[in-house]
Amino acid sequence: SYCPYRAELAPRFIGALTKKTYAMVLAGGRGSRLQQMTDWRAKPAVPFGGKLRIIDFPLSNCINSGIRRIGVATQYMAHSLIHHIQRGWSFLDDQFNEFIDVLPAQQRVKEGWYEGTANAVFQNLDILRSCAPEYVLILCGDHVYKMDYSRILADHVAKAADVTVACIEVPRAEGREFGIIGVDEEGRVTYFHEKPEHPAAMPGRPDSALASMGIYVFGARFLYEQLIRDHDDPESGHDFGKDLIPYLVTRNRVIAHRFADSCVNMVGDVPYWRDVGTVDAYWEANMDLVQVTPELNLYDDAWPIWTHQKQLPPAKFIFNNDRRRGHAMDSLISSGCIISGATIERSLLFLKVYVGDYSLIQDSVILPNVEIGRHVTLKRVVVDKHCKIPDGFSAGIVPERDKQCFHVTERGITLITPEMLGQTVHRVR
Ligand code: ADQ
Ligand code: ADP
Repeated sequence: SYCPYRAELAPRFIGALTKKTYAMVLAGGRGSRLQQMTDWRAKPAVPFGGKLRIIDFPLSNCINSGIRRIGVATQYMAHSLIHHIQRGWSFLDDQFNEFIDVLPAQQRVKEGWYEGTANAVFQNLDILRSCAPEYVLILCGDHVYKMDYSRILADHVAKAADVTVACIEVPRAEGREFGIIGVDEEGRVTYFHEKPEHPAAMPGRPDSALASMGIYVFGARFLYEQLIRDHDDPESGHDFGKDLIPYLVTRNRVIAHRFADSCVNMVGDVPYWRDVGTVDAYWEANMDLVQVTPELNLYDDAWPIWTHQKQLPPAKFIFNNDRRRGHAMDSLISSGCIISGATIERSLLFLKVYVGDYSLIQDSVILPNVEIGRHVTLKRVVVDKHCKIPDGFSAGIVPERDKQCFHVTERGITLITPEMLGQTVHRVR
């Protein structure tokens, strides 16, 4: 049947849809599997890809999709996230009704902290209402992916859904980390099991499960009704994945939207989406970027990832006193870095990293503002911001020794933070 909102039929209507949408980015979670990397910052504020932070992906997706009214619900360790958004994302112009609002838990409705993801939206109902959107897009601030949200909105309208849930095929063995859904031929969700012990397989695909990406589209009025109902339900934990979506699946029209239909970054026929939730996954996703053809394309002018960036001089490579070359191969070296007489191989250096003479860095991810001394060897490490690595230090060579001071992952990646080196970044007391 004819539907004016279908993308291929009438793209100009899509623009009308995104204009009527408010995106609420949930960015309050800790992400504790990232270990000490989230001791001082929320997971969405974790630096990624040399110059970015994870939250830049959903925010850029919004801007690139034409959604320019955005709220970011923050709570846990929000300072660096707020700092980043204020400095990097203030280019939207309120005069044109475009903005990014940071929405910290602030006891607006005489409640405490955001208790669950649905409660985080509930506590901002008055702000949402004042913006009078027709659709609300709920997003996670935690994932690395490129998605055209206008497609899921068009799908939501075309299929007359009450709620639309974005979903992706995942290995069944990993299914217990997600909301797992079943769908009928029409794409209607028949069940939603949040983090099930034994995830069900997809029909005809015994090794795969269909996972929710934690991305939901609601008609605004329907969302408000449901949030109030959920808030009044003493049995509910006020979480989208645990409570609200499973409740709606049995009573309303919940439709699944395949991520492959709106993904902007396909790898062959697999859509790119990463929950860089563990140190291993974080290391791997960053290391992918140093490949000749990375799975995640950050060079795509048609779908840029915006961020806040300090003005810094270009990366510099210098000889040391005995004419030993500072050089890097198969690596990304960000602005403000100085590599003096050191060798960098298959590594990603974020902004303002200094590497001293005779040092060797291989297969490593070095976050911003790190000073690495002379005669240092680092292999398969992640070094957090502000570390000062002393002369002669080595890590990633003898895991048993690293384990005494640092966090060593299952895959043998060593995470090093200032505290682990006995250094204080900013004294709390
Ligand atoms: P999880 O990611 O495990 O599963 P959750 O920890 O609730 O769910 O985090 C979802 C998002 O909300 C994250 O971006 C997080 O930062 C944020 N968040 C968490 N608690 C918050 C709070 N109290 N206030 C504000 N923001 C908060 C969810 C779904 C699954 C789905 C996966 C996909 O529940 O069904 O499969 O996402 O990764
Ligand atoms: P930035 O310092 O660029 O805002 P970070 O993500 O590195 O971003 O840090 C998050 C916040 O935590 C900042 O306020 C920073 O000053 C603080 N911080 C970071 N590491 C430590 C630490 N080891 N001890 C105390 N405060 C820290």
